[in-house]
Amino acid sequence: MRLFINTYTSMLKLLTIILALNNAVFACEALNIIDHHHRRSIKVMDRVDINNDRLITEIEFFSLSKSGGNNPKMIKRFNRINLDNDQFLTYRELDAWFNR
Ligand SMILES: [Ca+2]
Ligand SMILES: [Ca+2]
Repeated sequence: MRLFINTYTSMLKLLTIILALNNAVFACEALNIIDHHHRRSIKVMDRVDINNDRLITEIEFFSLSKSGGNNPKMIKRFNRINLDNDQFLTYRELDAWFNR
């Protein structure tokens, strides 16, 4: 019984350490993302990315426009920023836009 409790306690300690390390890795990744992007990219992503997936869809982008997606200027701008022609704007594409 004592051996079982010791093993159980050791496993709990190990699990706690693993979880702490995991959290530290996530924190570092989050800081890394913020540290290495253009200030304006971070601002735009914070403002426009409604579902917080760090991708800006056309719908999210067009929500910036008063006329929604019917504004040809907004469509043109989205397409110019969207370098790989997929349906999302990424941090990398925003950085390229703001660093041009
Ligand atoms: Ca999004
Ligand atoms: Ca893209």
